[in-house]
Amino acid sequence: MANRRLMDRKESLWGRIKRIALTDVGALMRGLNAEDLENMERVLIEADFGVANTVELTQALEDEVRRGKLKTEADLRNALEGRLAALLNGRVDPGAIARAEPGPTVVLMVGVNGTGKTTTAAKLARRLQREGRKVLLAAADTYRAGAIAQLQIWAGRLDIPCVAGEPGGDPASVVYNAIDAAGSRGLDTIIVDTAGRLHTQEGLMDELRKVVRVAGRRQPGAPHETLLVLDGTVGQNAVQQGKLFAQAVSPTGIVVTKLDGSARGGAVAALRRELDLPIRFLGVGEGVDDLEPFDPHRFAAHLLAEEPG
Ligand SMILES: Nc1nc2c(ncn2[C@@H]2O[C@H](COP(=O)(O)OP(=O)(O)O)[C@@H](O)[C@H]2O)c(=O)[nH]1
Ligand SMILES: [Mg+2]
Repeated sequence: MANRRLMDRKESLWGRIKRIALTDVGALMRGLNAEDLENMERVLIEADFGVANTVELTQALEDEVRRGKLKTEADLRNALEGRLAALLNGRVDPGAIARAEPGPTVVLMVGVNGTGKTTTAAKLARRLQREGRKVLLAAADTYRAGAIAQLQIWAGRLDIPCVAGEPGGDPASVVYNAIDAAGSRGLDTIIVDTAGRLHTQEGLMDELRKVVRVAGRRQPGAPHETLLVLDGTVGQNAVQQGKLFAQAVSPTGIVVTKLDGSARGGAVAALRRELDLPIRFLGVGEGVDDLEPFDPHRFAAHLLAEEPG
């Protein structure tokens, strides 16, 4: 099961907190001292939680210890898990992709090269196909010929139609054509793969803005979802990337990829907080079924499990 591979690592986060921050068995009885707190902060920062989450979590725990609410390690672990789940919660149903009436629904995938956009587009296509939707893939990463071919190969494997333009062509016109094609073929959901690199960053953002504009003119409300795909292994860089895209295209949620091999799943919490967008899916492998709707409680429990992986 993909689940088991999530957050595969040598030592669990909770293991590290215990080993580094709770060395003294009396720590919880006497209250956490400055050194305990500093150590806990260090573990959380190293796990990519980000400064704001780290400070908030450790201060809240310190406060509860001081007021005598947390007396055992299990109390502390449960308190941390509850607070983590609360801050990961996105107030939407992560797995429920919008549905336009009348269709087609347009789902735009955006993000930097190599984060997993194309793979995630294929995984999502498969998932929506299983939900009974009639899916069309659109290869709007026209920057590299290889990118078009990569999506076409996935489309072939999944037996899903794919609209592509010419390498170097206008991605907005690919989207326009895909909306027409969906109409004439009776397909209800279009998943649009886009470029993650152009000659300049501003060039890329302008191109994406144009895709959004053209899609919205051809189909009211489109794109109905814009999913920001971010690599969960690059820590604070993912936050910086996410902010750039969020300024240009108003994402409706985040997909965090590559969490199968990472020892540092705290990035998910940093992204949730610093981009103020719901986490929608996690990528947990390279296979087409390695996509999970995000469950904040399960993820928090997993992050703080006694045993790794
Ligand atoms: N381990 C792992 N690899 C992934 C995941 N998602 C994508 N990849 C791999 O990351 C690489 C880049 O993916 P790709 O979809 O081409 O990224 P794009 O440039 O954003 O379109 C490929 O080798 C993918 O197989 C994931 O969730 N876990
Ligand atoms: Mg790609």
